[in-house]
Amino acid sequence: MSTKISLTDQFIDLEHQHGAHNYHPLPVVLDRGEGVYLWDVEGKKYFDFLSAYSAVNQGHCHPKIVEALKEQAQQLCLTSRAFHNSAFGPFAAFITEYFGFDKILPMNSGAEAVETAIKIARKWGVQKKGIPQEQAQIVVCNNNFHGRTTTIISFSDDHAAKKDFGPYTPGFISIPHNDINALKAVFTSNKNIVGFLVEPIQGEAGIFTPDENYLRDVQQLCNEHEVLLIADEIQTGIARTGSLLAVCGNCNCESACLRQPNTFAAPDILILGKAISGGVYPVSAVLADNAVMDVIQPGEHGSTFGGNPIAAAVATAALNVVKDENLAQNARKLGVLFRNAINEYIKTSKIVTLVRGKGLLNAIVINDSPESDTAWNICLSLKENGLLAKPTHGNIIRFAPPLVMNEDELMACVNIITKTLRAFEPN
Ligand code: IF1
Repeated sequence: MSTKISLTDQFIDLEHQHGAHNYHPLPVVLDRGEGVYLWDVEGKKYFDFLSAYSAVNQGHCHPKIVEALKEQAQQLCLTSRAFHNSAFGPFAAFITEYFGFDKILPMNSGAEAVETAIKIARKWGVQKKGIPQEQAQIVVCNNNFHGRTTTIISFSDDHAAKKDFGPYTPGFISIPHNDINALKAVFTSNKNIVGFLVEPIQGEAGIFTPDENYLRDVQQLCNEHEVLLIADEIQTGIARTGSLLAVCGNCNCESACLRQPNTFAAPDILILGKAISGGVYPVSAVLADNAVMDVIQPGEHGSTFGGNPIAAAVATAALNVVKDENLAQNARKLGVLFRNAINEYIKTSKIVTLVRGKGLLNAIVINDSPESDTAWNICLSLKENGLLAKPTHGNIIRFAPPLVMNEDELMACVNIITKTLRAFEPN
């Protein structure tokens, strides 16, 4: 007797048999995307409330970004940087103007860009600050998430991300996030510090937004102690939190104001990834001014694919979409509506304790232990009801829809979320 196996189960089975088990995905197999919507292999339609961890801020398969990809792919894909190509120069000019820095060093993944920033900061420390060889220290934050390479996990305190992967890279000091006194203390007690690497809003930790003046105070302290402020905006950047960059804080700038007199907090090194390409192609970037970037000379760093023509064309189109479609403003506006609506629900809820976040990077905390499977079960139920989200750290659910969502769609999503949550309320 043969029982019919669903398409979904067939795909999951193939992945399970032949793909490494380094993820535990929700049991849905996605096949198509457009704007804020995804479709699975059975034809069921969903609202995307993860946006590939904020890589798809511009919405799925944005026609202008896909067109840029197609056009460039037919003309020239890859040369390596042993030669110049006609796409990288114009892109470098465009993105440095866009974010207000002198130079870009292009890479592919977020982790590579973080590694690049670490290398630049260390070399800058040796060459410009006179730090003795191999003594450079970089300050990071507890509960950080900056990627998966051996060096980056060396300063992670996520047990699963780190355990058994040693030996670890030395040279990192971890302090609490959003604690200016801890930063002051470490700067005062250690003369070999070259950089402070920070997520302006901690993502993986559960969407923690620091106090209003934290980043500005951080920058001031970094200036005083001649330490590079290194902002990892891989997840928070490109309009996600309601401004082009999260370091722009509450200045509500419609474009990068990093070099303006009213600048909120300007990092010395800015790390971008994910949505810099709208999720269409892996692109990452490190931006800095000449005094910092010029410590890197030929042969000292690079990548086969970094700065390739497709990446350049795709990222240019993706960044243009952010401005043309006012995504930062939309994220800011919808974020307020979303948190207001969820807060309204929370008033009478026992299952949700709070909603927090900024722009369209938000999370709700489920009233159960991090070891419980309640958040996971809520996400399974959200999926049944047509909305895709993923728990983080057990009892936190991250909500990060594409920024091209409109108000009606957002309210439809709020309805799905509150209806789903209601079924989990104790009687
Ligand atoms: C996974 C999280 C998000 C990042 C920040 C660097 C990177 C990331 C602030 C590295 C990547 C991703 C990676 C993905 C899960 C995801 C994630 F839950 F782990 F924290 F987005 F929320 N800096 N974050 O958030 O960029 O090398 O991946 O391009 O590793 O499973 P990458």
